[in-house]
Amino acid sequence: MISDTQPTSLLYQNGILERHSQNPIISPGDMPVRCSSVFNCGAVWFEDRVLLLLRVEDMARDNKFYVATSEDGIDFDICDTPIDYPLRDMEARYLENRFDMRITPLEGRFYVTHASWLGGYGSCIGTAKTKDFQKFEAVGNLSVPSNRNAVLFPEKIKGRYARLERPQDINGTGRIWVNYSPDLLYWGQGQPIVLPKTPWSSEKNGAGAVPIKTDRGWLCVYHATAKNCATENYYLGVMLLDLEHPERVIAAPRQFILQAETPYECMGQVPNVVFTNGAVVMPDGTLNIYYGAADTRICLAQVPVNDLLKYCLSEA
Ligand code: BMA
Repeated sequence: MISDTQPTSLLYQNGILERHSQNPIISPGDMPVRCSSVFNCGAVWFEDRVLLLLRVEDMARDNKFYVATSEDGIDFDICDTPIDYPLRDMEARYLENRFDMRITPLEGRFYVTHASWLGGYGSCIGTAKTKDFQKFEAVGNLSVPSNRNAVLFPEKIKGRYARLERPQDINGTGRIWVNYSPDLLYWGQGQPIVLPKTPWSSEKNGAGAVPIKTDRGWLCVYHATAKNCATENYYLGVMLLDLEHPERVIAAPRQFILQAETPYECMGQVPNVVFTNGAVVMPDGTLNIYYGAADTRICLAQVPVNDLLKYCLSEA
Protein backbone atom coordinates (compact mmCIF):
# COMPACT_ATOMS: atom_id res chain seq x y z
CA MET A 1 0.00 0.00 0.00
CA ILE A 2 1.24 3.51 -0.82
CA SER A 3 2.02 5.78 2.15
CA ASP A 4 2.49 9.55 2.37
CA THR A 5 5.30 9.11 4.92
CA GLN A 6 7.79 8.05 2.23
CA PRO A 7 10.28 10.84 1.34
CA THR A 8 9.35 13.40 -1.28
CA SER A 9 11.59 13.23 -4.32
CA LEU A 10 10.14 15.83 -6.64
CA LEU A 11 10.19 19.58 -6.29
CA TYR A 12 6.97 21.10 -7.52
CA GLN A 13 7.64 23.93 -9.88
CA ASN A 14 5.30 24.65 -12.74
CA GLY A 15 3.55 21.35 -12.73
CA ILE A 16 3.00 18.24 -10.68
CA LEU A 17 3.49 15.82 -13.52
CA GLU A 18 6.54 15.54 -15.70
CA ARG A 19 5.98 14.82 -19.37
CA HIS A 20 8.32 12.17 -20.72
CA SER A 21 10.98 13.49 -23.08
CA GLN A 22 10.13 10.75 -25.64
CA ASN A 23 6.52 11.93 -25.94
CA PRO A 24 4.50 10.98 -27.83
CA ILE A 25 5.51 7.44 -26.98
CA ILE A 26 3.07 5.81 -29.45
CA SER A 27 1.91 7.50 -32.65
CA PRO A 28 -0.27 6.22 -35.54
CA GLY A 29 2.89 5.50 -37.57
CA ASP A 30 4.05 3.03 -34.90
CA MET A 31 1.02 0.79 -35.35
CA PRO A 32 1.08 -2.43 -37.39
CA VAL A 33 -1.97 -1.17 -39.31
CA ARG A 34 -2.52 2.02 -41.28
CA CYS A 35 -4.47 4.25 -38.95
CA SER A 36 -5.26 7.87 -38.28
CA SER A 37 -5.38 7.90 -34.47
CA VAL A 38 -4.27 6.00 -31.40
CA PHE A 39 -6.61 6.94 -28.58
CA ASN A 40 -6.30 6.84 -24.79
CA CYS A 41 -5.46 3.37 -23.59
CA GLY A 42 -6.12 1.10 -20.64
CA ALA A 43 -2.93 0.33 -18.71
CA VAL A 44 -1.98 -2.33 -16.17
CA TRP A 45 1.04 -4.14 -14.72
CA PHE A 46 1.03 -7.66 -16.23
CA GLU A 47 3.75 -10.33 -16.09
CA ASP A 48 6.52 -7.87 -15.11
CA ARG A 49 5.58 -5.46 -17.85
CA VAL A 50 3.33 -2.51 -18.50
CA LEU A 51 0.49 -3.63 -20.75
CA LEU A 52 -1.56 -1.12 -22.73
CA LEU A 53 -4.84 -1.73 -24.54
CA LEU A 54 -4.71 0.72 -27.40
CA ARG A 55 -7.75 1.91 -29.26
CA VAL A 56 -6.92 2.54 -32.87
CA GLU A 57 -9.04 4.17 -35.52
CA ASP A 58 -8.11 2.76 -38.94
CA MET A 59 -8.40 4.55 -42.28
CA ALA A 60 -12.09 3.59 -42.49
CA ARG A 61 -12.48 5.07 -38.98
CA ASP A 62 -13.34 1.62 -37.61
CA ASN A 63 -12.06 0.89 -34.12
CA LYS A 64 -9.74 -1.95 -33.20
CA PHE A 65 -7.96 -2.71 -29.94
CA TYR A 66 -4.31 -3.74 -29.78
CA VAL A 67 -2.17 -4.96 -26.90
CA ALA A 68 1.23 -3.34 -26.40
CA THR A 69 3.77 -4.32 -23.72
CA SER A 70 6.94 -2.82 -22.33
CA GLU A 71 9.49 -3.60 -19.61
CA ASP A 72 10.40 0.03 -18.96
CA GLY A 73 6.95 1.50 -19.61
CA ILE A 74 8.33 3.75 -22.35
CA ASP A 75 9.30 1.63 -25.38
CA PHE A 76 6.45 -0.65 -26.36
CA ASP A 77 6.14 -3.78 -28.50
CA ILE A 78 2.79 -3.72 -30.25
CA CYS A 79 1.01 -6.98 -31.19
CA ASP A 80 0.42 -7.43 -34.91
CA THR A 81 -3.22 -8.42 -34.62
CA PRO A 82 -6.08 -6.75 -32.75
CA ILE A 83 -7.70 -8.48 -29.79
CA ASP A 84 -10.94 -10.37 -30.19
CA TYR A 85 -13.20 -8.49 -27.79
CA PRO A 86 -16.66 -9.97 -27.15
CA LEU A 87 -19.64 -8.39 -28.86
CA ARG A 88 -22.96 -8.48 -27.06
CA ASP A 89 -26.33 -8.72 -28.87
CA MET A 90 -27.08 -5.02 -28.52
CA GLU A 91 -23.62 -4.20 -29.83
CA ALA A 92 -23.99 -6.58 -32.76
CA ARG A 93 -27.16 -4.71 -33.71
CA TYR A 94 -26.44 -1.10 -32.92
CA LEU A 95 -22.74 -0.59 -32.25
CA GLU A 96 -21.18 2.51 -33.71
CA ASN A 97 -18.10 2.72 -31.56
CA ARG A 98 -16.37 1.32 -28.47
CA PHE A 99 -13.94 3.39 -26.51
CA ASP A 100 -12.15 4.23 -23.24
CA MET A 101 -11.06 0.80 -22.02
CA ARG A 102 -9.86 0.60 -18.43
CA ILE A 103 -8.20 -2.47 -16.92
CA THR A 104 -8.62 -3.44 -13.26
CA PRO A 105 -6.82 -6.37 -11.65
CA LEU A 106 -9.39 -7.96 -9.37
CA GLU A 107 -9.51 -11.34 -7.67
CA GLY A 108 -6.90 -12.94 -9.93
CA ARG A 109 -8.39 -11.70 -13.20
CA PHE A 110 -8.29 -8.54 -15.26
CA TYR A 111 -11.59 -6.76 -15.80
CA VAL A 112 -11.89 -4.45 -18.76
CA THR A 113 -14.59 -1.79 -18.76
CA HIS A 114 -15.45 0.15 -21.89
CA ALA A 115 -18.08 2.48 -23.30
CA SER A 116 -20.22 1.31 -26.21
CA TRP A 117 -21.91 3.90 -28.36
CA LEU A 118 -25.13 2.38 -29.69
CA GLY A 119 -26.81 4.21 -32.56
CA GLY A 120 -30.11 5.70 -31.40
CA TYR A 121 -29.34 4.98 -27.75
CA GLY A 122 -26.04 6.54 -26.80
CA SER A 123 -23.34 5.42 -24.45
CA CYS A 124 -23.53 2.23 -22.34
CA ILE A 125 -20.99 0.54 -20.08
CA GLY A 126 -19.69 -2.94 -20.83
CA THR A 127 -17.36 -5.21 -18.86
CA ALA A 128 -15.26 -8.19 -19.93
CA LYS A 129 -12.76 -10.35 -18.10
CA THR A 130 -9.52 -11.98 -19.13
CA LYS A 131 -6.59 -13.83 -17.60
CA ASP A 132 -4.14 -13.48 -20.45
CA PHE A 133 -5.28 -10.58 -22.71
CA GLN A 134 -5.87 -13.09 -25.50
CA LYS A 135 -9.25 -14.53 -24.56
CA PHE A 136 -11.92 -12.15 -23.24
CA GLU A 137 -15.31 -13.10 -21.82
CA ALA A 138 -18.25 -10.71 -21.49
CA VAL A 139 -19.45 -10.05 -17.93
CA GLY A 140 -23.21 -9.40 -17.92
CA ASN A 141 -25.09 -7.09 -20.23
CA LEU A 142 -24.42 -3.52 -21.14
CA SER A 143 -25.68 -0.86 -18.76
CA VAL A 144 -28.66 1.19 -19.80
CA PRO A 145 -27.73 4.51 -21.43
CA SER A 146 -26.44 7.04 -20.84
CA ASN A 147 -23.40 6.05 -18.83
CA ARG A 148 -19.66 5.86 -19.50
CA ASN A 149 -16.20 6.33 -17.98
CA ALA A 150 -16.59 3.24 -15.81
CA VAL A 151 -13.65 2.03 -13.78
CA LEU A 152 -13.77 -0.82 -11.26
CA PHE A 153 -12.02 -0.55 -7.92
CA PRO A 154 -9.35 -3.25 -7.57
CA GLU A 155 -11.01 -4.87 -4.54
CA LYS A 156 -14.40 -5.16 -2.89
CA ILE A 157 -15.29 -2.30 -0.57
CA LYS A 158 -17.19 -3.39 2.52
CA GLY A 159 -18.24 -6.59 0.77
CA ARG A 160 -19.40 -5.03 -2.47
CA TYR A 161 -17.79 -4.44 -5.84
CA ALA A 162 -17.53 -0.75 -6.60
CA ARG A 163 -16.98 1.32 -9.70
CA LEU A 164 -16.70 4.95 -10.67
CA GLU A 165 -18.94 5.89 -13.57
CA ARG A 166 -20.38 8.93 -15.28
CA PRO A 167 -24.11 8.96 -15.88
CA GLN A 168 -25.39 11.77 -18.05
CA ASP A 169 -26.60 14.94 -16.34
CA ILE A 170 -29.81 16.74 -17.21
CA ASN A 171 -27.86 19.26 -19.31
CA GLY A 172 -26.05 16.62 -21.35
CA THR A 173 -22.81 16.75 -19.40
CA GLY A 174 -21.88 14.47 -16.50
CA ARG A 175 -20.22 14.04 -13.12
CA ILE A 176 -18.48 11.13 -11.41
CA TRP A 177 -20.59 8.78 -9.31
CA VAL A 178 -19.66 5.70 -7.34
CA ASN A 179 -21.90 2.67 -7.78
CA TYR A 180 -22.01 -0.74 -6.09
CA SER A 181 -22.71 -4.34 -6.99
CA PRO A 182 -22.91 -7.68 -5.16
CA ASP A 183 -21.87 -9.64 -8.26
CA LEU A 184 -20.57 -7.29 -11.03
CA LEU A 185 -23.93 -7.81 -12.82
CA TYR A 186 -26.44 -5.70 -10.90
CA TRP A 187 -25.45 -2.17 -9.99
CA GLY A 188 -27.16 0.20 -7.58
CA GLN A 189 -26.99 2.40 -4.48
CA GLY A 190 -25.05 4.96 -6.55
CA GLN A 191 -23.92 8.24 -5.06
CA PRO A 192 -22.31 11.31 -6.62
CA ILE A 193 -18.79 12.39 -5.82
CA VAL A 194 -18.94 16.09 -5.11
CA LEU A 195 -15.80 17.84 -6.34
CA PRO A 196 -14.93 21.52 -5.97
CA LYS A 197 -16.31 23.77 -8.71
CA THR A 198 -13.42 25.14 -10.74
CA PRO A 199 -13.13 27.01 -14.05
CA TRP A 200 -11.36 23.99 -15.62
CA SER A 201 -14.03 21.46 -14.62
CA SER A 202 -17.16 23.48 -15.28
CA GLU A 203 -18.44 21.28 -18.11
CA LYS A 204 -17.93 17.58 -17.27
CA ASN A 205 -15.77 15.29 -15.26
CA GLY A 206 -15.20 11.55 -15.36
CA ALA A 207 -13.04 8.87 -13.86
CA GLY A 208 -9.64 8.29 -15.40
CA ALA A 209 -7.25 5.65 -14.17
CA VAL A 210 -8.03 2.78 -11.77
CA PRO A 211 -8.06 4.07 -8.16
CA ILE A 212 -4.77 3.45 -6.33
CA LYS A 213 -5.06 2.20 -2.75
CA THR A 214 -3.00 4.27 -0.28
CA ASP A 215 -3.08 4.32 3.51
CA ARG A 216 -4.85 7.71 3.30
CA GLY A 217 -7.53 6.82 0.76
CA TRP A 218 -8.10 5.94 -2.89
CA LEU A 219 -5.89 8.14 -5.05
CA CYS A 220 -7.66 8.82 -8.36
CA VAL A 221 -6.56 10.70 -11.44
CA TYR A 222 -9.64 11.97 -13.30
CA HIS A 223 -10.45 14.18 -16.28
CA ALA A 224 -12.52 17.32 -16.51
CA THR A 225 -13.46 19.76 -19.24
CA ALA A 226 -14.25 23.42 -19.71
CA LYS A 227 -15.42 25.28 -22.77
CA ASN A 228 -13.81 28.43 -24.12
CA CYS A 229 -14.94 30.40 -27.14
CA ALA A 230 -13.14 28.00 -29.51
CA THR A 231 -12.91 24.51 -28.03
CA GLU A 232 -13.74 22.25 -25.11
CA ASN A 233 -10.44 21.74 -23.31
CA TYR A 234 -9.57 18.64 -21.29
CA TYR A 235 -7.61 18.60 -18.04
CA LEU A 236 -6.44 16.01 -15.54
CA GLY A 237 -7.13 16.43 -11.84
CA VAL A 238 -6.45 14.32 -8.76
CA MET A 239 -8.69 13.38 -5.84
CA LEU A 240 -8.46 11.22 -2.74
CA LEU A 241 -11.54 9.19 -1.76
CA ASP A 242 -12.35 7.53 1.54
CA LEU A 243 -11.23 3.89 1.62
CA GLU A 244 -14.53 2.53 2.98
CA HIS A 245 -16.92 5.16 1.63
CA PRO A 246 -15.45 6.28 -1.71
CA GLU A 247 -18.33 8.74 -2.25
CA ARG A 248 -16.65 10.82 0.48
CA VAL A 249 -13.96 13.12 -0.88
CA ILE A 250 -10.98 13.48 1.47
CA ALA A 251 -9.03 15.82 -0.77
CA ALA A 252 -9.46 17.28 -4.25
CA PRO A 253 -7.04 20.07 -5.15
CA ARG A 254 -8.59 23.02 -6.96
CA GLN A 255 -5.68 23.07 -9.39
CA PHE A 256 -5.47 20.74 -12.38
CA ILE A 257 -2.37 18.54 -12.69
CA LEU A 258 -2.17 18.51 -16.50
CA GLN A 259 -3.57 20.64 -19.28
CA ALA A 260 -3.11 20.43 -23.04
CA GLU A 261 -0.25 22.76 -23.88
CA THR A 262 2.32 21.01 -26.09
CA PRO A 263 1.83 20.81 -29.88
CA TYR A 264 1.15 17.05 -29.60
CA GLU A 265 -1.66 17.75 -27.12
CA CYS A 266 -3.10 20.75 -28.94
CA MET A 267 -3.10 19.48 -32.53
CA GLY A 268 -4.77 16.35 -33.81
CA GLN A 269 -8.17 14.78 -34.37
CA VAL A 270 -9.62 16.57 -31.33
CA PRO A 271 -7.42 19.47 -30.24
CA ASN A 272 -6.60 20.37 -26.63
CA VAL A 273 -7.28 16.93 -25.19
CA VAL A 274 -5.36 15.14 -22.44
CA PHE A 275 -7.38 12.10 -21.40
CA THR A 276 -6.26 9.18 -19.27
CA ASN A 277 -7.72 5.71 -18.90
CA GLY A 278 -4.74 4.11 -17.25
CA ALA A 279 -1.85 4.62 -14.86
CA VAL A 280 0.65 2.12 -13.51
CA VAL A 281 2.72 2.28 -10.32
CA MET A 282 6.16 1.15 -11.46
CA PRO A 283 8.44 -0.98 -9.23
CA ASP A 284 10.42 2.16 -8.20
CA GLY A 285 7.26 3.96 -7.04
CA THR A 286 6.89 6.19 -10.12
CA LEU A 287 3.32 6.61 -11.28
CA ASN A 288 3.25 6.33 -15.06
CA ILE A 289 0.16 8.08 -16.35
CA TYR A 290 -0.61 7.11 -19.95
CA TYR A 291 -2.81 9.60 -21.71
CA GLY A 292 -4.25 10.23 -25.11
CA ALA A 293 -3.08 13.51 -26.61
CA ALA A 294 -5.46 15.30 -28.99
CA ASP A 295 -7.19 11.94 -29.61
CA THR A 296 -4.30 11.06 -31.91
CA ARG A 297 -1.32 9.67 -29.97
CA ILE A 298 -0.28 8.20 -26.61
CA CYS A 299 1.87 10.14 -24.16
CA LEU A 300 3.37 9.51 -20.76
CA ALA A 301 3.47 11.80 -17.72
CA GLN A 302 5.21 10.75 -14.51
CA VAL A 303 5.26 11.57 -10.81
CA PRO A 304 6.40 9.62 -7.74
CA VAL A 305 3.12 8.23 -6.49
CA ASN A 306 3.70 9.30 -2.89
CA ASP A 307 4.46 12.85 -4.10
CA LEU A 308 1.09 12.91 -5.80
CA LEU A 309 -0.52 11.72 -2.60
CA LYS A 310 1.27 14.37 -0.55
CA TYR A 311 0.34 17.06 -3.05
CA CYS A 312 -3.28 15.95 -2.90
CA LEU A 313 -3.30 16.10 0.91
CA SER A 314 -1.42 19.40 1.09
CA GLU A 315 -4.06 21.07 -1.09
CA ALA A 316 -6.97 19.69 0.91
C1 BMA B 1 -14.48 11.56 -24.49
C2 BMA B 1 -13.99 10.17 -24.83
C3 BMA B 1 -12.47 10.14 -24.98
C4 BMA B 1 -11.96 11.29 -25.81
C5 BMA B 1 -12.60 12.62 -25.35
C6 BMA B 1 -12.16 13.79 -26.21
O1 BMA B 1 -15.87 11.61 -24.54
O2 BMA B 1 -14.59 9.73 -25.96
O3 BMA B 1 -12.05 8.95 -25.58
O4 BMA B 1 -10.57 11.37 -25.64
O5 BMA B 1 -14.00 12.48 -25.40
O6 BMA B 1 -12.59 13.66 -27.53
